[in-house]
Amino acid sequence: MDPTLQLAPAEVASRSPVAPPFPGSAGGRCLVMGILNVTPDSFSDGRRYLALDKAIDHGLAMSRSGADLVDVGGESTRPGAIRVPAHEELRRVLPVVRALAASGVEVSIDTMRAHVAAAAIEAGATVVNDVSGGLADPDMARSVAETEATYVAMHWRAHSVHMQQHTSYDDVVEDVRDALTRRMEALVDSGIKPGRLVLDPGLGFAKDAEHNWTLLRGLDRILDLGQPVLIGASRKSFLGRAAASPSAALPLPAERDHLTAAVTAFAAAAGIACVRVHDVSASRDSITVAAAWKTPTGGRAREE
Ligand code: PMM
Repeated sequence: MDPTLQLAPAEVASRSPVAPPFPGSAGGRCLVMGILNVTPDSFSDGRRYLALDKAIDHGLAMSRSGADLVDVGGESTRPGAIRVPAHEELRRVLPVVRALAASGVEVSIDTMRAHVAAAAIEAGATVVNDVSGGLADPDMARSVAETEATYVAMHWRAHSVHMQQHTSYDDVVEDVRDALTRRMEALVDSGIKPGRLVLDPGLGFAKDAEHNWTLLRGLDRILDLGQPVLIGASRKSFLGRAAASPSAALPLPAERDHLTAAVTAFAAAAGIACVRVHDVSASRDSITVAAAWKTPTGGRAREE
């Protein structure tokens, strides 16, 4: 690990190691979750952070750039991805979670497996980000409920290898809202406290580009459920498709950060609690602009 990237004690002290970073822990500001995929096959950053020192350095760098938490994942969920064995997922994520948490970074674990979540919590993670919303592993909800961790439940229909065969909706906003309502009830029945539950409409998961835009237009219906809402639009291909001219190739994932930042600004203004992004500083700036826009004095203008 590059020692210059370690967080200074004052930075560590300003973070709460006990209270999970949802909801309302940033004074109502939309939180930024930095993405750290320790995988060989994620669509945007696959292979980049497979080496332990590179992964830790990147997590610390995102924290310095303003990430409120860093989401560590060891299994790609891009469309078509094949599942990795649990022991390999654990091998990838645990040392990274342990090192980042020990450095004072708030860590979220991106997993569908209850025992990976439990091991990551043991290693210092305070948030479990489960793209299956508890559907992939029947032990997940009870296991998380036994801890103090916050739980992010995403709308999900099937594992990545065949999720794009499940993209039929009557009304995507109402269907996702109903499915999240049912998940919320089941998760609370399993012991997850409503104050620790975050919902996510699951952009790109069993959804095509038009579904994603419709869900973004309908975010207020998801927010109506009364839980904090997280969205993960970062670098996804529907953003590239919106920006590309019909004759041009799609911008590469790493060229979609400006597009992502625009989504963050609208999402923050709409009242979203957290965005999951690759480029942390651009989204922090977008959130600042959204907050200033909504403040009668233009935010900091009062002090100038
Ligand atoms: N998207 C990906 C992975 N994890 N978690 C949540 N809660 N929401 C998402 O939209 C989401 C996620 C896939 O993107 P990646 O390959 O860039 O990690």
